[in-house]
Amino acid sequence: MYMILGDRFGVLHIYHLTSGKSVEIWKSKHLVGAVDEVILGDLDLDGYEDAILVRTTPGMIYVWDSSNFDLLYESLPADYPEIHCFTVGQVDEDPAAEIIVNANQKLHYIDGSTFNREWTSLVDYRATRMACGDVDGDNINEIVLNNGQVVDTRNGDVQWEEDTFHDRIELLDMDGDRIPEVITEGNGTAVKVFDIDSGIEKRL
Ligand SMILES: [Ca+2]
Ligand SMILES: [Ca+2]
Ligand SMILES: [Ca+2]
Ligand SMILES: [Ca+2]
Repeated sequence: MYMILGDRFGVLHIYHLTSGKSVEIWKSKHLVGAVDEVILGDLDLDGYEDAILVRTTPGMIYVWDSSNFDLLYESLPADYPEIHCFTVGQVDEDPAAEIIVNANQKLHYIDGSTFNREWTSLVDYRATRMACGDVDGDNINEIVLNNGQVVDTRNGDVQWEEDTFHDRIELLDMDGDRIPEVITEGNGTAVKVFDIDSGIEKRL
């Protein structure tokens, strides 16, 4: 088992955990700012979450290939001055997933193969967590923001708006209809499940 840790001094560490001990197998260069969030993502859509994505406090994004630790992408300091949250998802029909960034109240798509910025929203959104998936079953992915908005990836339209979701959100098919539900929970709050395709909160 491996563990990835980002520290407040701006270094990412990867440890190999075996019975009773951990060995550091890799550490990054010094990044700009403290590490805010580390996620794994499947940018090349081969079924493996083999990209390591990091965002830091002053709004930098870094991407490494987890097989050889090559740095695939590093944003420029002025690109995303204040990042609220980020995730990985397919927003179009090309062969790579995108990095979806909520920064400076906008949504941005960065292509996961070329790392070019492909789109920036006109309207404002602000969330602290988000997830991407086809939550209404129309074969087009939505972005689910924990502020309660469900956004069409193709045009940024808000398709659905709940008061608010809790802090953490996950997409998972709970009822077996192959369409993921939005599962949300926060510290000290009960888990809620929303079925977006039928527009209701599911009672557990
Ligand atoms: Ca992959
Ligand atoms: Ca894509
Ligand atoms: Ca959809
Ligand atoms: Ca379902």
